[in-house]
Amino acid sequence: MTQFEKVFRNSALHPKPVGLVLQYGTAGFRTNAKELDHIMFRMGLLAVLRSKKTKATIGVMVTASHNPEEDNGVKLVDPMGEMVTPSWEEYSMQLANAEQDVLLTALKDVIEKEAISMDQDANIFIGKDTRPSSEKLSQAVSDGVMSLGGHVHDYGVVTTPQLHFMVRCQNTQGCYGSPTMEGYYRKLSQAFVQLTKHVSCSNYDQKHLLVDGANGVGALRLRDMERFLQNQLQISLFNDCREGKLNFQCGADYVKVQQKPPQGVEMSVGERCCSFDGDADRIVYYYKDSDGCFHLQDGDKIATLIGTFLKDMLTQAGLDLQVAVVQTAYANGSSTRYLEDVLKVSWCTTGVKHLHHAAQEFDIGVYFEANGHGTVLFSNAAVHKIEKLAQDSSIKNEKKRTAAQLLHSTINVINQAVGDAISDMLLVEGVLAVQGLSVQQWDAIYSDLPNRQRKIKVADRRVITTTDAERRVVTPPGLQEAVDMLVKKYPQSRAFVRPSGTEDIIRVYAEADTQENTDALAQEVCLAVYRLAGGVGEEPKPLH
Ligand code: 16G
Ligand code: MG
Repeated sequence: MTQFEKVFRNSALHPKPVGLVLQYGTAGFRTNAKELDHIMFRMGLLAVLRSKKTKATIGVMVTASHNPEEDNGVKLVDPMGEMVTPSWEEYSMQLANAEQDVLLTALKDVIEKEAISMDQDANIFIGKDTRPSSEKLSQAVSDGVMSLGGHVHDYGVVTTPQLHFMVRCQNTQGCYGSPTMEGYYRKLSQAFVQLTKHVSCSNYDQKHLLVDGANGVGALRLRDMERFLQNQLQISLFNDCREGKLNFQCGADYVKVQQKPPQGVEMSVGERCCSFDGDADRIVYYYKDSDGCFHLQDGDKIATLIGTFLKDMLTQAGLDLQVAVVQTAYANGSSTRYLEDVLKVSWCTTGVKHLHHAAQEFDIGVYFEANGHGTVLFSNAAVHKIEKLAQDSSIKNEKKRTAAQLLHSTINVINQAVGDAISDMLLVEGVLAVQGLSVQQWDAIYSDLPNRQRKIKVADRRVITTTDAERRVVTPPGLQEAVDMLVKKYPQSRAFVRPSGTEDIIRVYAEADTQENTDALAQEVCLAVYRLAGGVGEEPKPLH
């Protein structure tokens, strides 16, 4: 039987519901798990082609992240551990949406367009989250890979960033680390222990952290990692999959959107807490003050903490490397104002792949979305300079030598392949310990401006187009002028409007000096969108 006959025969075991069309969205295919079996099989096929084309190992992760337990999803991981390149997102949709009888034609079309040599070997790493549907769906990915003659290494239940890490380790022949679970735990924990070993007076409070695992894979894998941390961090883990539902009233997305603590975490006043999302690629921090008020340290606060720490260390080490922080329009205006005084700030459109790409432009690029997804990228030249200095035993100035060593450990604690809740947590913990900062002191670096996000339904969200990293509207005519007029009415205010990349709606963001002004501004902007961009249904009403 030829390869294609085998694909044809096996694809019938994973039939596509006739007429079903799915999009490869900002973060891969994502929908109710019942609709995904054929998608998984076909992503297995596509991963084989991508592997043959790049002559490298490719990853396939089965997860729906922070979405409800009954959903699932899949995304492809490119050779350096980054999100698959956009032109292949197109191919993934052609394959995913081809009816059963034209699947082979769609497959051969990709082979031809990309001039893929089918004799080339293909290696695929597969990972999955804890959803009940993930087992069967990841099996469908394997079926797809093997039908087209690819080799599968199934890592089982791993966090999304762990799978990205494995792919990068494999394709850099071990330079980035060893592509095993133990390799991941050892690399990050050793770097964390190195980073914190200079800290002299750390007390229990400094070392103690409450973690909300969202009842997901992050909780399981963090538990595995604990023994590698040599008591340098004492973790109390909640929502750890023993009871409670994945992402239900817990996890990073819940905490960020609801602006309140997750269920199931016993927080005392002033205790440092963090929440992962369901596949552990996002993290937010928070604490409760003595008045019972909840304080959130989101992605902007994390980026600020890390960016300024790196800048300080570079200055102390006498290294001339540029640190930039990449933000999206959602970054709180206070964070931008604070950062612009100390670092370079760069803007890009929403979505991790865009931020990752933008951060690659700098010696050291820190990127975080306000929702807690982010990491730090070091250019090869930056890594080389830092390594050389950290190993230079002739440096007499102790402050300089320590700074170089701290920078070196920082590089190794970071998962540069993708935002990683476990790695980001170790980084934040390390930076707080080195700087001797409490969670309250960190929070006090700047105060967030009150902000509001709203959604508006319009007949066709494509009528709104934007420029300047989604901060200004181009079409429909008159809308940007209307927003500009409204913004002038309130102190310290800012507002923007953009079509969502994941839902059929328009998103509105507003911030101003008070919550009352923010809500009034958001309401007026919603009305402008409704009137000028073809709103449907009832006119937007004030929230209160
Ligand atoms: C996806 C993105 C996230 C982005 C969000 C925006 C990844 C892994 N996730 O969840 O980064 O913030 O989409 O959604 O890229 P929106 O376009 O509906 O506002
Ligand atoms: Mg996620």
